[in-house]
Amino acid sequence: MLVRRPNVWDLPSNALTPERDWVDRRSVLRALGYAGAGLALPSCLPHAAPTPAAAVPSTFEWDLPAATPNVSYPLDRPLTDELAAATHNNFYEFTTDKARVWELASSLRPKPWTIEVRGDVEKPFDLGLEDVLANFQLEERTYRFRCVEAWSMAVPWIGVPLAKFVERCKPLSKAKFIRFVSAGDAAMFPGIASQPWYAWPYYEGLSVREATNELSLLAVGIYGHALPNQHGAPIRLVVPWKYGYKNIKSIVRIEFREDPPATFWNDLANDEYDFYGNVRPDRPHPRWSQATEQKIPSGERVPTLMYNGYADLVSSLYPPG
Ligand SMILES: Nc1nc2c(c(=O)[nH]1)N[C@H]1C(S)=C(S)[C@@H](COP(=O)(O)O)O[C@H]1N2
Ligand SMILES: [Mo]
Repeated sequence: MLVRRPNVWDLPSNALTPERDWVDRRSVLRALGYAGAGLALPSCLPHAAPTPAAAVPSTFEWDLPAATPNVSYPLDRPLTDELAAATHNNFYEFTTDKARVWELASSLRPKPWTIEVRGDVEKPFDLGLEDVLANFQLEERTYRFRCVEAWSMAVPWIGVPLAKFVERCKPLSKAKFIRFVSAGDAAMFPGIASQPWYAWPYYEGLSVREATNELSLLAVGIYGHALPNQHGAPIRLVVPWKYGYKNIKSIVRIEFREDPPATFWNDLANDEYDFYGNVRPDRPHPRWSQATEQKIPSGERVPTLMYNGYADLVSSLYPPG
């Protein structure tokens, strides 16, 4: 079957910048006859405030063993309010509407969960999430988080250092890159069937040197408990010096390889989202500046830091300049 792949300019407005999203929302409202819209939004519109009491469930599919607090990565800003982080998400397998991911995400079933380890390793294997929880010491780490769309948060993750996980995979010396793949079960993700123009399942990649950097984390929790579905339950990548799109959610496959893997956003817009996705305030996105970012939920605009403030730990991975 021939699936039509859109040009970038066909992508839904919320795939673009928050500014662009705002403009489009106003034109939608105008088209609906709400002149001067933006002041009083009728409650039936999609961007009306949700009632997010259920956004952070009080029970989770997975109980996490105790995590060791790792205080090596202090924040320069307060943590984002948990409810704010849980109701502003990018997870296109549900919807491109960041404010609605949390309510649609109840169809994700994160238990049981199996991860396939494949490719250039001594011996390919599968492991269940329970194996991850039983075999690795969890750490709690607070990190800044910067989306390519120029919004940011500061979040306490719980997870396994990816370097420890990679070591357990016993990669062959020729393995220089890792490909990560998200779950792609249409029954769990309504956005897969409703947006067939995307190349599901979501896929991402890192070099092995990046994956074994001390910052790289396979997160299984956030704010002291297991990941709620909208944050990528039950296991997702966290690479805080890179833009959000590198932080792939709901991972089912980890594949070691010699060559850089293709990545979801790079395949969609090669000139807008590169393989590395490093946070660089000096390198504007073709359609907007990356020099500043807006904190969620206040909207306060602050300067963006080189490598999102982690230059000391990661700049040696890249050529100078
Ligand atoms: N599978 C999958 N992973 C994904 C995405 C996605 O759409 N699908 N969006 C990415 C983007 S663009 C961002 S900004 C972060 C958002 O993570 P959060 O919702 O937990 O804050 O998830 C990333 N991981
Ligand atoms: Mo993002």
